[in-house]
Amino acid sequence: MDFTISCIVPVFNEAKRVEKVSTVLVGHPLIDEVIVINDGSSDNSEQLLQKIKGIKLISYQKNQGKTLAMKRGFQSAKNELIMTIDSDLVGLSKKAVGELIEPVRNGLADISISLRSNSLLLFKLLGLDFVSGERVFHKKLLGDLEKLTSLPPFGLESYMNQLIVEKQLRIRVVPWKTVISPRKSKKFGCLTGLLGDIKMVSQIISLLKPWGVLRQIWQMRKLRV
Ligand SMILES: Nc1nc2c(ncn2[C@@H]2O[C@H](COP(=O)(O)OP(=O)(O)OP(=O)(O)O)[C@@H](O)[C@H]2O)c(=O)[nH]1
Ligand SMILES: [Mg+2]
Repeated sequence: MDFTISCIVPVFNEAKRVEKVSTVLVGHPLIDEVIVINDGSSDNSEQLLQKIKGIKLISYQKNQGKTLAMKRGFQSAKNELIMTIDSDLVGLSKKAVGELIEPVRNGLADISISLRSNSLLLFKLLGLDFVSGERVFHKKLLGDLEKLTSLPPFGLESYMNQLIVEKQLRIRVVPWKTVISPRKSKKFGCLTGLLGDIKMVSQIISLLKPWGVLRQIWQMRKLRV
């Protein structure tokens, strides 16, 4: 394979979805390794993952948060090209994975970012989901991985965005017509889901500040190719 890519998949209580997502990734002709980080899930994600052949499974007993889990994945990735894929996607196909890889593979863009079919209407109108977890990029974008340690658990994407803007990288937004990411309320129930969303949004705002969010979206839109 002359184009080798490491795929990193964060997992926290995704027993209902993680098997299908992992199966699509394992054996994909453009993916060299699939690193799954199960982060202290309290459902049976771990048992399911242990049965999937071909993944590199990293398991934590205690939850560390998405950013630290991803940092561990980046550290163990053997390739310079990285793909990150959320483990809760529904409708992911080998074709959709290929569509995300293609713009970086053929040199059209420096980073590709998915736009899921159930993204917020606002994101669809803007033509960018700036916090989407599905991305393809070069590991060098992240620089010193130790800097990730101080980020909030859901701050990784916003931090990466800051680096993308700083380096003026070319972004390709890949609309995924058949792939959705179930809302937290659907996954974990209304109250837990709502609290999860509030936590996630407040972490992003604490990192960027409200004006910073708007500025980041605006700056990223201009980098689209
Ligand atoms: N390793 C690890 N993965 C996590 C953690 N929290 C969430 N994830 C995973 O990260 C991915 C994204 O998390 P979600 O909670 O779905 O957040 P999101 O997709 O950005 O937001 P919505 O789907 O819009 O609610 C999913 O695959 C989760 O299983 C965590 O603490 N550790
Ligand atoms: Mg999700």
